Amino acid sequence: MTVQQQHPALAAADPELAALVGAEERLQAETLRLIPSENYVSAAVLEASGTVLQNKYSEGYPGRRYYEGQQNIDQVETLAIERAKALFGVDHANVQPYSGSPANLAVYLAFAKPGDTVMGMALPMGGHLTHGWGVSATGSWFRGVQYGVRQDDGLIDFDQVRDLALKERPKVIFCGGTALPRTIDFAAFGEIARESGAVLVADVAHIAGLIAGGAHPSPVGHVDVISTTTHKTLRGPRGAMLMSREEHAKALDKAIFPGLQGGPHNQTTAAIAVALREASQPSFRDYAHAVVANAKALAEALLARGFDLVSGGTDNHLILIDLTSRQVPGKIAAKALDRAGIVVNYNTVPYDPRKPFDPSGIRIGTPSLTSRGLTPDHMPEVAEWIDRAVTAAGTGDEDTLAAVRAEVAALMAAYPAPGGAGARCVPGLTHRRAGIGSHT
Ligand code: DSN
Repeated sequence: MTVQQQHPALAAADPELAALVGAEERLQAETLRLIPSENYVSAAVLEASGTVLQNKYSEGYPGRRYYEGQQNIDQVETLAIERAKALFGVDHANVQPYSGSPANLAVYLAFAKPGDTVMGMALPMGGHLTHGWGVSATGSWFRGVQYGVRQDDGLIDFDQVRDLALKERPKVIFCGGTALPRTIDFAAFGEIARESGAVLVADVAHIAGLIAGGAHPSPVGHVDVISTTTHKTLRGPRGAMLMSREEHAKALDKAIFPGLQGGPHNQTTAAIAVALREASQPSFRDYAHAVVANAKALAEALLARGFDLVSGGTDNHLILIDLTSRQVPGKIAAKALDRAGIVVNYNTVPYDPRKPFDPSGIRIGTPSLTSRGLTPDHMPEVAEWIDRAVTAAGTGDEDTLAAVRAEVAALMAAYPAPGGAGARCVPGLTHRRAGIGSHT
């Protein structure tokens, strides 16, 4: 399907922009997308996020709005809220945060005052900017103290976390992050937070889909607040949610609106509702477990090729490769892989001697390739491509990068991208092509 057929009004009104959309769709179709925070949404999620719901203002919450005409919007938001509560087993859900960073900022607004001490994992260790890191508002408006992982095994040092929490008495502790290849021990964090009197927040943005699908333990019962984006393993639109027990509901709702945001993005709320419905289907459980099986198979294949993996492997969707021993910096490797049709991001590794903009590692993951239907049997070939491209990055061998790109494109052509033109069935996704029907 051409972009003219798929988006006729856009193609007629703004051919230049439509051409870019078409080019992006081709790029996403032809490449092997390994950025662990990205995915492919279903055609149903795409359609919901492009509806007339975006024309409507609705400050407030269902039944308590500051604008009239909410007959449908209230029901849309209520659907999303109820689906989130049922899927994650929580008392309360707020589906209005514009994305993960505002969601986390709202948590600080709810539970801390400027200048208070807050605690999270250091960004270069695998945390997130909004977990109190210095260059973020959360690290300049609050006093951020940071824990890390052990140098020898790349795992969280709970003795350090506990000592730091008891010494610093933070108001808020964040667990979770953006480059953590191992299961998060929410119970251990819960004990430390209770002992130190802190509000514990699990930022499960990366693993929300794995939790929903039963492929990672749930933080429910161990933490006070759950913060998540909706567009990573959860495979929804770009958005976020905050979830909690009833006792924190009011504080979180007040912090999102009127504390931090104005009108919610109703078209996104609708698409979140659709994604949550998809994630509640049995096929999504298959998807979540397949993401982990693929990541484990890929990690094994990379180890067999001599790659150093932070923590020695993975329990989830994410692999952090330390390229120090390959003598190829992460940025050079990431750019070469991009030329080879394999999309990753360069990333710091714990105790990285290099700078964040030119670090030692690359971060990869399996949510997207699993959405396209790739299986553990494909992972040795994926590892081989990564190996060849990283080696070629070191020697400037552009012919090898071009050869890998052609091989990648050939495989990807057999596993069309969900949601877009030429999509076909893979577990847990609805598709656009006529006659195939819905898998959800
Ligand atoms: N940008 C996200 C990620 O890639 O992990 C975190 O915000």
